[in-house]
Amino acid sequence: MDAKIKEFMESVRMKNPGEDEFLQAVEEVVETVWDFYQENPHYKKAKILERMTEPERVIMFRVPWIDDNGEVQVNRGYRIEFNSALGPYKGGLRFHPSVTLSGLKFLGFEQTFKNSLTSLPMGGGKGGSDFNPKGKSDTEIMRFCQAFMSELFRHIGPNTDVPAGDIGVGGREIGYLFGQYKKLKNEFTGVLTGKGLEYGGSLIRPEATGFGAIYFVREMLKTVGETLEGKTIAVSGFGNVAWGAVKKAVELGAKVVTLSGPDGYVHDPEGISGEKIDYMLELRATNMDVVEPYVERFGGEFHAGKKPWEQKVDIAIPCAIQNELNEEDAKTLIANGCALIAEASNMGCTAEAAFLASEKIMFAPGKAVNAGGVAVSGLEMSQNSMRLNWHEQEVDDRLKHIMTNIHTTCVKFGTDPNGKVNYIKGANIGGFVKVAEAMIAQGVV
Ligand code: 2IT
Repeated sequence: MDAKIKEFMESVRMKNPGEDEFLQAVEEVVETVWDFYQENPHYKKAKILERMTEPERVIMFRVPWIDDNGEVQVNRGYRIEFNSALGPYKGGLRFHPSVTLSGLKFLGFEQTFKNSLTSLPMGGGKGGSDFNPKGKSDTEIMRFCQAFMSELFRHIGPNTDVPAGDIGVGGREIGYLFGQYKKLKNEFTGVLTGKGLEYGGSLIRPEATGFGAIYFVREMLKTVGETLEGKTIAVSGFGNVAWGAVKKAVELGAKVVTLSGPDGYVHDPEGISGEKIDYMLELRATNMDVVEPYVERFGGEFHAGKKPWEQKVDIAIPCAIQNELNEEDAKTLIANGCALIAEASNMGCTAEAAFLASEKIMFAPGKAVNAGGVAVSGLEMSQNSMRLNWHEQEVDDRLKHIMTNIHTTCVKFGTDPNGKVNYIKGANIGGFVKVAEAMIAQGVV
């Protein structure tokens, strides 16, 4: 690594001690934009990288609530308002026991570049709680969401900060959060996205992250004269992102053979299609966070405690959580003939796995691949502002267009002299430029 990059990273490390995930995300961006940064002295003069790596605001709060046994529970809530150069802070809320300040800072940082890539007017933010939805009753989920919003409401608003869902926060949670916001503010506004269709949600929002990921993979394959037809795909996760990705991949002629959860993974050599895809929603709704019941219902093999990357496939799409595919996994996939890894989860691959995959095969990072989710959130905001609802086709066409544009941006900024596209570099520089220019235009604020 260049000595100057090392020096810069050392200063970020000193300010954010022990925040490994945040430092991993920053290092990946800094390494890839560094040369471009040096070639444009006006960025350096405005200390753009120093400013971009510092969140505008970090909100941390206590979330006390009462469980079904009448016992008081205390969780921690967060909202990282990372960067508002392009628009209101925008990004999901994650409810998961692994949630920490470092994790949310990495996600908020990534979100800033991702949102910029969509070309919609959205800044970057992220939030959530260490609350574990596993095994909780519906009323416990509601009470927790109400307690969480009882503090968050004073920091957000349709022109300030617009949260959405992420891991552990789906349509049900967004409904409870929206209801509490409306009650406290006495305002019916587009303050959250991922809402139900009855009260301001957008068609295609639930499918958007997975659909967008597959549209992006389709563009990647086009560059080498390939299509999804007949390709075998390993997917991890079984939540909203995996569901959308499987649905669209199958529609475009691919065969998805794996799903996974914290308990292990399912290998279904027949392919996951039809009612098996609908069953993913049922599994999710149980709140038990397991995939083994799939095998009892539809057959296939269950591999306890393992990840799907040991299967022989053409394409791997991590759809669960950060750092879920490591260097060993990447080596195994590549040795088994896998030709493309696309992160549908945020930073789904470790830095080593991402580096190896982009050297040896085709690799694209989460901030490009999974941008379809937040893109349709942006379209939900537009519809709310206009007090109109677009038809399914209109939203889907816009999503396709946005994903194709993101791919074009990656090719523009990431094509190496040998003609190969470095999607990490392309996405980082492509996302960076717009944010940097907007920050410079707005002065030192
Ligand atoms: O990681 C993400 O882009 C999301 N969780 C979606 C964020 C949003 O505001 O729709």
